[in-house]
Amino acid sequence: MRQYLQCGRFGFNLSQRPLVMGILNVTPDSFSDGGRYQSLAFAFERAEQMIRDGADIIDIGGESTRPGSPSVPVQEELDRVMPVIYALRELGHALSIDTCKPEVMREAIIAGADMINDINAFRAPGAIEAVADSDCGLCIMHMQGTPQDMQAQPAYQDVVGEVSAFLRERVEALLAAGVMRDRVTIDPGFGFGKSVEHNVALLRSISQMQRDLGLPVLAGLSRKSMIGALTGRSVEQRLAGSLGAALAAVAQGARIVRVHDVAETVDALKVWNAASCEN
Ligand code: 9MG
Repeated sequence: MRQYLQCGRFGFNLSQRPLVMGILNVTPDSFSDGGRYQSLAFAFERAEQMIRDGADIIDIGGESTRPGSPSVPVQEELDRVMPVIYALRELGHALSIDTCKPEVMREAIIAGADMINDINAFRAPGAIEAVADSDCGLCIMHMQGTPQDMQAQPAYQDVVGEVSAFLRERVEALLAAGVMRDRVTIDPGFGFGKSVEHNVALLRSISQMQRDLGLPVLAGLSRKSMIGALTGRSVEQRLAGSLGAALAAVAQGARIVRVHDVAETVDALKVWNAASCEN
């Protein structure tokens, strides 16, 4: 499996320890921050804190991806994320932009984004072209349906096989456009058109998926409804469950975990890493 990730200005060695991607939502209706970090000053402070806490990558999102969330117009998303990219790019840390929109991808890359995280797997017309000629990292995520309808009735014959086949097809589409393999990560898309059983099956299959596709897996489980279903906890009370999920993902071989609680995740991973590696 590829152990290096080219990510714009940065090159990450994935063989030593899992990377932590900190979530920076800049939406008024963000997943669990309630829009508190909407203002630039808050976003900046939050990003600085995540960096101090040990985040390797900051993932900036200007459109909520919660089930049922409406899509926002391009200009609105640009207005939310671009000032944050400009403010954060000098911090010397890798910046990922969570977007499905080719226009936002292009502007973000020009402004210095190091990675594009697309929950729509670069399926929008023009998305592949927007990223192909850059050197930014790319996260290809699986989603059944759209954020508006994905949790209505998720259905699969063979969730692991279907998600893997989808990711393989999207990887090939990017490679065919000239993208180098060392820029690509794959993500089963926990919670994106999946029941709890689907999510658990995918969590258990990370190592197989990584082996079959030969690409690093990024796992986003933090505070998701699956954690709520397994623990009976509200979104504010899912820290312990989220840490358990992050450790389960890296024990399966995930190379990047996308999380809200960076300090706690970094500590948990330090202990896990000490116990599982000889370095
Ligand atoms: C934006 N976003 C929300 N959840 C996510 C997940 O699980 N993976 C990725 N790549 N992005 C996500």
